[in-house]
Amino acid sequence: MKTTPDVKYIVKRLFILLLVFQLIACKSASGVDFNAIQVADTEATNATKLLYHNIQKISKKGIAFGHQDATAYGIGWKHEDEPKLLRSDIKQITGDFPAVHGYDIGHIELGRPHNLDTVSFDLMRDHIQQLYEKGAIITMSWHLDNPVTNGSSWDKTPAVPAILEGGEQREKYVLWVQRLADFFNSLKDKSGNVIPVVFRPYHEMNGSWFWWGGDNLTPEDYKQLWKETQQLLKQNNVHSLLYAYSPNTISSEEEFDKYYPGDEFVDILGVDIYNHSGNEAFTRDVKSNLEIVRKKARLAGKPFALTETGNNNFGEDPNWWTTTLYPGIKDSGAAWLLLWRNARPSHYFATYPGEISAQDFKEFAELEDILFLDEVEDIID
Ligand code: BMA
Repeated sequence: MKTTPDVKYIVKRLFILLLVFQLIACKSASGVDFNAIQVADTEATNATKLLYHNIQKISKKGIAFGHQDATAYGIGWKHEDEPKLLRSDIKQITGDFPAVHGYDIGHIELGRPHNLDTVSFDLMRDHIQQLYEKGAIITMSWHLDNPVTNGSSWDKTPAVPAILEGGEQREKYVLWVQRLADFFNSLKDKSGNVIPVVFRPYHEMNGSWFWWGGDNLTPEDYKQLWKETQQLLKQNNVHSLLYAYSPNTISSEEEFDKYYPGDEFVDILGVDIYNHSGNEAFTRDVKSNLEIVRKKARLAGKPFALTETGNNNFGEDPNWWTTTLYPGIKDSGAAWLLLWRNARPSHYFATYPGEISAQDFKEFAELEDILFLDEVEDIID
């Protein structure tokens, strides 16, 4: 008869115990404690919480570089022309993809196959799947049409009271959010799990250029719209979103707060800043705005980002990246910055091969704290 304990048996038992313990503590293999992560959607999936955790982790290492529609098209090319190639203007210059990929889902509400910039939703889904597998962060804005007039986002006819609960266009809005929800829930990874996304609806609300902003609604209606939209998404079984709030350039903390729906309803704080008023003002604004947002974000324990930016003065400054943008974002603590789209030579916001600032962009990309996809892949859990 054997009297000494069987070492193999004990090790096996200990292993099982550890697994059970991990399960109880709801920790992933990488040690992420999902119970401790709270996001706006209390039923958010673990993948969504992991995204939140990773965004916070990235922000401690540097600033992830993002680009809108990076792989859908660039200057002089469209993905559709070479559907087998995952291409990007940024990758052609630096050798790596952006770490953050922005998409706009305007016109998903109409049930159309393409967004307002003619990007097909199928293509978007396909690229999101490929990029997510590589570790990319996906963020989405929504330039939806005006639900009262069926005009565009820029049709300023007041529309928010009509789509709030009890409003005469409510039914239409419920349908629109349902279509939006179906799209979010159709974004699946290789294992069939829904891909988490940073959703940034109703952006730049402190300006008056969209029907959901400035003079076209009251701050109370804005907050209500935010909450009701979140509620409708949840009712449609969407639990894969982190919600980002981003006004346009602000001149004070009060301006940031004016439309803010509350910490309970927001996961990521942001701001959109372009250099309409020249490069000097831009660097100053980026610095001061990110300081304001950082303060708010730290108090709320949330990450923050420069959710949209870009060079409006196309083709003027060869050193824009290292001398104008970088001094503004350096040491800001922002998790990412997102450059707006490279649509055509008269409407682009980043750079492309042969463009006047491409060489400077290469230098900017090599800075230790500016992170591209491969670097982010090494950071995230
Ligand atoms: C704007 C412009 C428009 C575009 C919209 C949504 O800033 O780039 O051309 O339709 O974003 O992507």
